[in-house]
Amino acid sequence: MTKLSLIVSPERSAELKKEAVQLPSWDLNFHQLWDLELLMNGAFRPLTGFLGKADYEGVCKNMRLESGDLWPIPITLDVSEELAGTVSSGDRVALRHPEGMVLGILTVSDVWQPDRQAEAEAVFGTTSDEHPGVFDLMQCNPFNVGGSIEGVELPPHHTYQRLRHTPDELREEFERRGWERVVAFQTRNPMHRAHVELARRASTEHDAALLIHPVVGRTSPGDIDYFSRVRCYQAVLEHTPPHSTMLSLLPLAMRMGGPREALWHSLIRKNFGCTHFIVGRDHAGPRRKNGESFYGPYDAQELLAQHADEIGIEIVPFKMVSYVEERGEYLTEEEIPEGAKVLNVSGTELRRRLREGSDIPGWFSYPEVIEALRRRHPPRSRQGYTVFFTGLSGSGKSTIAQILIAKLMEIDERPVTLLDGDIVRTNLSSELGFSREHRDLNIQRIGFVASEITKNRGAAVCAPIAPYTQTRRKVRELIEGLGGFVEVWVSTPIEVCEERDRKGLYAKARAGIIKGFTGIDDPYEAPENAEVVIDTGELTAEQSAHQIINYLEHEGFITTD
Ligand code: PPS
Repeated sequence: MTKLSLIVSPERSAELKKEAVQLPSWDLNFHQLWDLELLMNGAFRPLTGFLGKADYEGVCKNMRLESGDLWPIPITLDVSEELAGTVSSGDRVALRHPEGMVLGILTVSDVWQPDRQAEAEAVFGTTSDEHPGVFDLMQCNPFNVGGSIEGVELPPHHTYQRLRHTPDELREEFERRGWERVVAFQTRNPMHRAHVELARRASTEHDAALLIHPVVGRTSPGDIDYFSRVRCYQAVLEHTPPHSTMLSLLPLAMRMGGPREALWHSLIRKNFGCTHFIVGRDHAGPRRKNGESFYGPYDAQELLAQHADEIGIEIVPFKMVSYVEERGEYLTEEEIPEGAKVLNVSGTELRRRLREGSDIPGWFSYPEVIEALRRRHPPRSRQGYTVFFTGLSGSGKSTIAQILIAKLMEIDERPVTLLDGDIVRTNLSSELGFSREHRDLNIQRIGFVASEITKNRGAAVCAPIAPYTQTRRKVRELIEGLGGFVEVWVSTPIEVCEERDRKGLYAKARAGIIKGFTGIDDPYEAPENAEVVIDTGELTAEQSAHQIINYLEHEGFITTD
């Protein structure tokens, strides 16, 4: 069996570690770390490094590498201007784990500044930052460095080690088990009875063993954390044929790229030794805020059908199954008897039932899966939350926040932490000014602290100006999966703030003594989706705080008697 891994021999690895001491380094972020792991373990074959410029352009334009091979997603290493300015073709760069270990050495082929908008349009068919792939792309460093990789070691994993396999290991395992035909089931969600049924049918129809191959790297914002999901998959294993089912975790950074993503997933599964791949309806397709999909439901299946001969793995279109009450079993559309009653629990309905602690029927899922999800979704009254104020200086954020804190301490048992603009700038961000970069850093720090508080089931009340939509969204995404996130826009108009001018800062800004003052000569991007909008022209500070308490109570975060 030809090995796919790019990891060098132990002797060469020792040499590379010595060499790395003298080389420029790049500290990988998590996204890059996941890409590097799958490059080095061979899951991204035929790639043997991060894409160079010509390959990148070919992949964006028509999903082809220079060699002519099919490859739909650009796997690039984005770096800072600083590193890009110091390396050129032929140079070597040490790629380091966030903890400092050298994981691989990159021999640079090209350095260039990509057009991210054009890349988004080509790969995702949109430049809307509602698309998580586009959003991530826009956060990338400005330059790309391409080149081949010598793998020193794979990044260490400290969780579920026995459920992780490289492509070489999985192929060997299939051979050991005598599995010639294996159908892979990709998922980023918990599995319930319907998923098991359709995966089981796919494996029976194709006379193949079943690989449950969930993604545990980056999935879509708001998805259930992988620890809870793995508990679900382990429970599901108890309900699948033990000698022809296997679970393996895939540390992939998904792009949510719909059809191109589906093609990518199938090429990856081929590298893992699978012969068949189940492709779902709207496979890896994200949704807009209004609920609409970015891609058509069958776009992915159609794209894969066009390239069927070349992919090297047989595509199994996912057959929807539904629970038919009178038969007590799951059936496909063609099998459902006319007039029979079909039961369904949608994703939104499931989330509602979990949130409210109401019944989840046994025909829908397995008791152990429901239990794992309930552990992950305690009722809101036991979750942490963040109240994130935003608004101009002098809008009243701090005053309302102070009153809110006092009220929360009176009625809620959670410990409450105030992260007011001034408090943070004294204790966390004393070295920062008011440039966009510094403001973003300031808000990210607040977001980080608030996310830790929320995760640990406390209440965080933040009250910075937070003038940029994108940064606020990042904070929301960081926190939403951990507990509640309530954005409160204190919408006091600039004229009112300026007239109040409690700190005399507006007068200084008008006189040009302070430059870059929010609302005067620096932007404030008004929120579009704040959970609570407060008009201090209409309400007193006391009434405003009440408006937030009402919201928290209505949403079930606090229960007042
Ligand atoms: S930001 O944009 O969210 O990082 O700002 P924040 O940390 O909330 O800090 C805002 C407080 O700093 C004072 N201040 C300024 N605000 C805006 N622009 C400029 N250039 C500026 N310089 C100083 C101001 O008092 C803000 O306090 P609040 O409580 O909002 O009035």
